[in-house]
Amino acid sequence: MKKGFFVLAGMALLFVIGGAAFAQPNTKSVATITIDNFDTDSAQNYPVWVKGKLDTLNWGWGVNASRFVTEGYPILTTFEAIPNSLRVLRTDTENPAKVLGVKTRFDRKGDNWFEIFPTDGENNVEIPLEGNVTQIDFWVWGANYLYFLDLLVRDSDGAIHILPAGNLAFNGWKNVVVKIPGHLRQKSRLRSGPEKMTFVGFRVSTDPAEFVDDFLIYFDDLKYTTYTLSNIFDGYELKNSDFGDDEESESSGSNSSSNTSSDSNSGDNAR
Ligand SMILES: [Ca+2]
Repeated sequence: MKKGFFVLAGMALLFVIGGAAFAQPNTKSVATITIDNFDTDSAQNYPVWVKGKLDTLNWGWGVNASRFVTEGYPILTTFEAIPNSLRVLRTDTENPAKVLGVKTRFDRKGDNWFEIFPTDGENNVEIPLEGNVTQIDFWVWGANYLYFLDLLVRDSDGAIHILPAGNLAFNGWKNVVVKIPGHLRQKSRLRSGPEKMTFVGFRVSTDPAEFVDDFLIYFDDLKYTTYTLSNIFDGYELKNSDFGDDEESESSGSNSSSNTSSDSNSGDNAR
């Protein structure tokens, strides 16, 4: 009770002396966060929150393709290059500017596809996206083939969503913006569920009539725009507070793949 009183008193004081500060939209700040600029292989140092603590995530990129891919393909590597529009914005003077490139070749026309995804060398890495994400954007280099590009994301309920990012029937670099649909759940209702939406990868599929003998694609500057950055810093650590009931929470956590954990959660809420 005493604590509550001091909080209220403190807030009242803030209203009195800090009226001007409250006029700023500090609860809904917009941030643009880089996922990967491909300049430093497997050294993104991407910030992630693990159990309330700030950590960093690093990954490489992998590619796999549908069954009629020509032997020896797809090939994935990075090249020194940069879209012209990004050149003037670049501040890194130590590392050369690089882009991610993939070359594919298929033995026959048809429903061919390939996927490009973050990986730790053995397993796929899904990149957690903080806050309420409104869009993902990136630069893509088109070879003027009628191929279709999709983004793969996983919502906080664990379902994969395929977000169309247009076709690749253009020449050279293009900035592509993919809006995140409002119905896509980005915060789990279950404490045991995944906490955030994650970026899973890119998928490219060929038009059945398009040539498949020699295809190139490049990517650069993959990033996202998000609201309520305050979610990241403001009180996040309280979600994993130790209330002295650790044993119980551990046992419910181990059942996260089944629905029984939701029962224990509703029990918590009813208390
Ligand atoms: Ca780059």
